[in-house]
Amino acid sequence: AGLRLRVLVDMDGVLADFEGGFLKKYRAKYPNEPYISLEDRRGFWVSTQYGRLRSDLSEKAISIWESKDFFSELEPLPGGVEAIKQMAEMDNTDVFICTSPIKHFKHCPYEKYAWVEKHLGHDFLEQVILTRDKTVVSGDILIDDKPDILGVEPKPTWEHVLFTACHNKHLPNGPSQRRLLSWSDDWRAILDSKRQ
Ligand code: DGP
Repeated sequence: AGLRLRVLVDMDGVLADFEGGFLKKYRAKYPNEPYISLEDRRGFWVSTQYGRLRSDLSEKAISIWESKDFFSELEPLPGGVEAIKQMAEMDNTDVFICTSPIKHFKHCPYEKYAWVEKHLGHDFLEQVILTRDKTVVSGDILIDDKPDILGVEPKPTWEHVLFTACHNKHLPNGPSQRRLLSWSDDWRAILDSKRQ
């Protein structure tokens, strides 16, 4: 066990407003198509819920986040940039951004780095981990809005703290799963609870 605390922070839905950015661009591109308000979002996969609304809307949704400038233009979620900067300044604390790029790789990986440089600064690029499997990344805490984080490692080293988002806020709290309700919530207490 290391003496330092290692915190992994997800990007979309935790630092960057994927859901808000998606809805804004979807409505601009498809003004005459039905949409799902953030209040009505259920389930992590946006395209799945749009496909249930009408089968052709799944690919229309996908076209939004596969477009150039989608990821780089996402707005920061309230308090996230400030929180992660403060976290990185804390003693005995290592912070990494752990994010899964979409498989349409033309724009997304580049734009994720561009977003981090723009909002957190060039030096923070050292802290970026792009992976489709977060279970093989070791850490003490993973702050992520996806309810189920699975991969090849059955026993990841981190505790998953569920970050509340429009799509997961109605889920019952599992007895084991802790939540961070927003960046106004007490993230320092969660970190302190993992220190030895
Ligand atoms: P992460 O938040 O790191 O687990 O990354 C998940 C990515 O997938 C994030 O960019 C959001 C995106 N995403 C959301 N809904 C869908 C979907 O329905 N299909 C795909 N391919 N990606 C989605």
